[in-house]
Amino acid sequence: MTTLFAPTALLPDGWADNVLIEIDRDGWIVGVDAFKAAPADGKDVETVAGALVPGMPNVHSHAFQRAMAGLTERAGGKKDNFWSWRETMYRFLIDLTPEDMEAIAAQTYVEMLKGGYTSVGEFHYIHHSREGKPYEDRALMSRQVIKAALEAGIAITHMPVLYAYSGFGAQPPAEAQKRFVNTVPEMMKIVAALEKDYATVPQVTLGFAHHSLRAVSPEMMREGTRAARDLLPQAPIHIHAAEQTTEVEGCLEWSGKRPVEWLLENGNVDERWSFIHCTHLAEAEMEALASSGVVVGLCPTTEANLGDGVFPLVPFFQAGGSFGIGSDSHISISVTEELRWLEYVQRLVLRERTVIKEPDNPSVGAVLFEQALAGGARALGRRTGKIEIGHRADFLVLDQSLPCMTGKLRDHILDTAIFAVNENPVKDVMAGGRWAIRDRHHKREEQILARYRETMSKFK
Ligand code: NGQ
Ligand code: ZN
Repeated sequence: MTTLFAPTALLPDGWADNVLIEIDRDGWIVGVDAFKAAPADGKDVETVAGALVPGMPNVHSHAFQRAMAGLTERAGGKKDNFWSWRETMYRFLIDLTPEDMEAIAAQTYVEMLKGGYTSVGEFHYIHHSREGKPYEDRALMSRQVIKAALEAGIAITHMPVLYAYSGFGAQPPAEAQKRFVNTVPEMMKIVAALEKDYATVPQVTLGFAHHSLRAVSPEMMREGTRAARDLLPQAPIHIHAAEQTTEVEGCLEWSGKRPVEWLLENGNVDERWSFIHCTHLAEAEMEALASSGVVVGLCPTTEANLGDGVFPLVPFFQAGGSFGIGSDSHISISVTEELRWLEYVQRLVLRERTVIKEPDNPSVGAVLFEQALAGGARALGRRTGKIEIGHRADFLVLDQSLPCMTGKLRDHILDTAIFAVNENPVKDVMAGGRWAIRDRHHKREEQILARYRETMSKFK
């Protein structure tokens, strides 16, 4: 049992002072008591050195893509866009071995913890060898990613991705996609093997994903969802949707419907589903999405980096929609940067200020943070995002000693951390009851970085 004492903490109904939190050996919160007198600093109680807030779920990650960050910002002769970036990404993954996958993912997850995320939704689609053959253990690549998460100490919702086609109407997969391809029964072998090994590990949750409406047929999607539901009744199911106008056009041509519209009508979706991006929505589609219970996974830094477009967050949120945040391609990895972009892009488009808000909470930072916690926890199918009994002990300690944090209390702490702090405001990170980051340092970061450097030397 661990007991923490937080001089100030963000509880479900707001900020509270002098909070005692008890955590059991498996990483669950078993006691929360506010307004306790500060205990004598005995060995059994640890006082946290800053403002305690819930750790953020990262709803959408392709961990391996972190190794490409910074290599795709060079302008060539021809126009560069999402699709040309994707070709570079496909070239990059040709030589990726299972060892590389683990080394890169571990480094990504250490950076992710430092950036304020305590859980990650890994949308995992590189299943096979460079020849496109399944490994002897079909689930090998998945295991490498899960091992990396456990080594770093981040909780993972691992979602093996179903992928079969290169475009609408079941077009055969391209050569560059051969490492991704499975039938539903092949896919379920991976999910079942992982379920067998990780069902009782509290830091691991299993989910399932369809890559996109481009990559699975309607029949395959129905079959995959049914099989996943048989094995994992409550598991999250994710899918990419409507990130690019080309996808919307292709979908309209193929079905007469837009991707999100098609999914809401035919996907048999519910509140355990997340749609990632949904950048391009018609108004009625946006309203239907907001009332569907589906969580939208928004990845503002990647969406900006790839030139996707702008999600209509203000009307979506006003219509009651739920969202989580993800760092996706990991062009950068930071909760505060992701949330800052989320609000700023809307301000730039609307030419207004303070646009994401609630009638009873004028703090933009607090509303963004709490909405992303709630949507994120649901998207990952994990009991996290709240400092409350029965939830994971996933916390961030925000550094109140930074100059810019001077005199900032309660919601101003989040407003300042998100919009004003230059340096990383996340000082300590607890994930599943264990300190993963202390004073901005991860206890295995030197080893993980050394292995990452060795891996990267071959990608020169
Ligand atoms: C992915 N990434 O699966 O890694 C995608 C690109 C695609 C993002 N959408 C590939 N950011 O959508 O076909
Ligand atoms: Zn993605």
